[in-house]
Formats: sequence, C-alpha cells, structure tokens
Amino acid sequence: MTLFVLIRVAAGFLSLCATHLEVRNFVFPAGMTKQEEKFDEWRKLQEERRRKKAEADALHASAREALLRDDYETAIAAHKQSRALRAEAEALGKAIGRLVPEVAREAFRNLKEGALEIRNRAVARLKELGPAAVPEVLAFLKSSRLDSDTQARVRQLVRQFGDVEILEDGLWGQWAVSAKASSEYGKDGYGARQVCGKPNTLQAGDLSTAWASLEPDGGKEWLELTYESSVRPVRVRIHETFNPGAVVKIEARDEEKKWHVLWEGKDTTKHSPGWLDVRFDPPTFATRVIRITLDTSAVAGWNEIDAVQLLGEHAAHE
Ligand SMILES: [Ca+2]
Ligand SMILES: [Ca+2]
Repeated sequence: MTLFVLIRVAAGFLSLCATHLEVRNFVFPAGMTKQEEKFDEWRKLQEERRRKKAEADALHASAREALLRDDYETAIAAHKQSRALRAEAEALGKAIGRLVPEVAREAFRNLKEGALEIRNRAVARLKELGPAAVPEVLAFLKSSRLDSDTQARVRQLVRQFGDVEILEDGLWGQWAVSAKASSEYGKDGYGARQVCGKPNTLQAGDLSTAWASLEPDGGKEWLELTYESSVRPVRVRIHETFNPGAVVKIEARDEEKKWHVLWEGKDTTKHSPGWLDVRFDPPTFATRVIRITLDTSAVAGWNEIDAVQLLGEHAAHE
C-alpha cells in the first residue's frame, strides 16, 4: 500500500515536471545550458573570425606601404600572411554557418517551452544570429504549432532582420536592397535607388521617391533589383505611382547568372498608386535578382515605380 502511494506520488511529480515545462526549465536548466554552450561557441568563432579579418586587413595595408617604399621582400611576406589569414577566416565562416541552425534550433526549443525570461533570452540570441538564422525561422514557423505569442515574437524578429516579412502562407516577402536601371531621371531623386525598400510614395504623382526613366516615352526600359536572400520566386508585386500600366516582362536571374522569363503580358494596372501583382508557377531555381521591363511608349508620360516586392519560398540553408 505504502509503495503504491509512493509510486503515485512519484508519477504525479514526473507528470507535473512534464506538463509544466517552465518549472522544469527553472529547476533543471538543461536546455539553457546546451543553448548557452552552442551560442558561446558561435560567439567565440565569430570573434576569432573578426580578429583574423582585421589582422589580414592590417597586413594587406602594410604590404601596400612596403611596396610604395620598394621593399618587395617585406611586401610579399606580408601579402602571403594576409592571404593565409583570410583563408583561415573563410574556413571559420563556414564553421559558423554550420553552427547557426543548431544554435537557432536550441533557441526555438526555449522559445516554445521556456519561462518568460528564457524566452526573452532566446529571442535575444536569435537576434544576434541575424539574417543567417532566417531559414531556420521559416522552418520553425512551418513545422510547429505555435501559440500566438510565440508567432508574434518570431515574426517581429524577422522584421528586425531587415526588409523581410513572412506572410501568412509562409512565403517570404522581401523589398529590394539595391537597384539599377537602363536610365534614370536623376541620380538620387527619381533614381533607380528609389525603388529600394518598402513603398514610400503613398500618393499618385510625379514624385522623386519613385524611379523614373530619363525619357517619358523612350521605348523599352528596365529595372534590375537585388534582394537580400535567394528564394524560389512565386509572386512579384510592383508599386506603380505615376502613369501605370507599362510593365511588359518580369525575369529572374538564376545562380548561374542565366535569365529566365517569369511573366510576360499586359500590365492592367489602371490607377496609381496601384499594384501590378503577378503570380506564376515557381521555377526550379532560386533567385535574388529580378529584372522588370517596361514599354514606356505604351503609356504616355513618365511611368514611375516606387517599390517592388519579391515573394517566394525560401531556398534551403546552404
Ligand atoms: Ca511613357
Ligand atoms: Ca520608393
């Protein structure tokens, strides 16, 4: 009888531990320790890589100085050392890349199961990992049943990584980080760079926060946009803010720098500001560079574009 009671009490205690993970984390911080360990390792490698890079840069500079005073022997030696250090830093970079998913997964475990303090620390860790952790973040969002607080935290986190959003359907939406064009009306205002980032031309009109070609009706013009991360593209959204309707083609550049047509057709955007929102079957390749072609003669006046969002499935972690 006594034994039975003891077993009941023990079983009750165990199930209490299992169901109250916050209690378990507090009493036996095994999960935290593992996360801290991996994170420390990651941080140390980062520091070492930074140090090696800085040393390599200093040696490179001293090699140039030696060259200027015709001291070739010193220049060659410094240059060699600098290259060796750079190679070491690169190798460290790869090791760091391999650690990121492990650190991120540990952090997610704590984010899902931990007490408030543990969850906060997990978010801080992920923040420090930076955009490199985003593929893991997406996998996490897809694979787990998350309560709304965790979901909100994770989405907020991704937003802090830059011009990246995770949409409800798990697609990754990005705004351009750099841009060039066949021509531009200005270097700064009306320049290609005005297409970078989120929309900031919120009313229709000839406004310098959007890109305009040099001539209003000069025929074919193009915009080439680069994004932070490669995705398998499924949708492109173009924010047109003056004389819309001139886009005729959207292409994407694959990893071998070959261009593929994603869409070709009639831009039916009638009002500005307005969106040309194009969906297509995702190609097999991933891309971070797209090109938009306009037939500027098709619609009279300057055909201005404010921002372009690339939406896609995130390519697997390298
Ligand atoms: Ca035009
Ligand atoms: Ca803009």
